[in-house]
Amino acid sequence: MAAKIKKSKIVCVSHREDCDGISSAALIKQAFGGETILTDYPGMMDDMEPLRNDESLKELYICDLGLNKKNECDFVELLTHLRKRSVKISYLDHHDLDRKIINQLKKIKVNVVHDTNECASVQVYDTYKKKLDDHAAFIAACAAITDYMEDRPLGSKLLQIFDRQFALISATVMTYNIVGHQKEPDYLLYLVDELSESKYPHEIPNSYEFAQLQVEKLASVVAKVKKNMKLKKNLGYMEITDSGASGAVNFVLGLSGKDVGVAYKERVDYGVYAVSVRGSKQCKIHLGRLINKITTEVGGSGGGHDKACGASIPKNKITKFLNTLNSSLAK
Ligand SMILES: [Mn+2]
Repeated sequence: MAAKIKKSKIVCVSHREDCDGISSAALIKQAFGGETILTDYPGMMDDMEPLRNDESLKELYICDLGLNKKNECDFVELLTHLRKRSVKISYLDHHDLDRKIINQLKKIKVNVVHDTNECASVQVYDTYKKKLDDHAAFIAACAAITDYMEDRPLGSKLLQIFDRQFALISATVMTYNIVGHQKEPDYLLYLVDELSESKYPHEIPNSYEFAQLQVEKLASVVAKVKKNMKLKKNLGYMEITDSGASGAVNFVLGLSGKDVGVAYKERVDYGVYAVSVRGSKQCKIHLGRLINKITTEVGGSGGGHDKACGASIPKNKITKFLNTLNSSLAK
């Protein structure tokens, strides 16, 4: 008989693409230590799969990773498997999620912390604040800013502790460093470590210089969006080739004058388009739910918040996706 492996490993799986995901991972690391796995929506199930047979796994924290119709059942299945081995699991998130899935997770005794009204980091902070220092509140406030949730009850309270301008510039520099280092996973993990050790973004070497480069790139994106953006009746859209879709989508929304903006970029490794969608203040439709529905119809996946969401669409279905979205918005 094989010797029983001692369970001691603590793992946090978090979103790697923005400040909220990186900050959530940093707060979990400060509170509990352990390892960090950073991932994105298309990759999350693949990146979590190795945990299935990891007998040393003791505690698992999953942060800022929204589910969609395509992966929610697999997610519940994997967590059910881990719970059978008595792995302690907490899922902290704020993306729109089917009540049925929340109930299934609660039934298998996953600690679900889920509020669509506060960003993930603020919920992580609020849940584990006894184990966190004051600096953690600052990191959570920065995440609330970059997720457009600094006006929410808990988020605004945290932001009030700090000078607004100081928090804004820190959040922005952090975001540009995260967005600009998506192809350097080691740098992102380094960022998690530094933030978990209560460093400010300006204390991380070259962070401001790097942010300056990103700002210059974004200025050139504005020019390209003006030139190449296309319009349908209810939305503006553009294929992006040389920057991130999520960095360009706000310009597409703003410059199109429409209530919905779409930017998409090919992800060669998955044979899909990574799609970012944003809604204006005037947009009355919950885009995360609509995108979740439409993407399932075209064999993709997606979802998210009411005015900011994302999707993964098979390459040959992008035109159908745009047309369906456009006609759905007319209703
Ligand atoms: Mn978030």
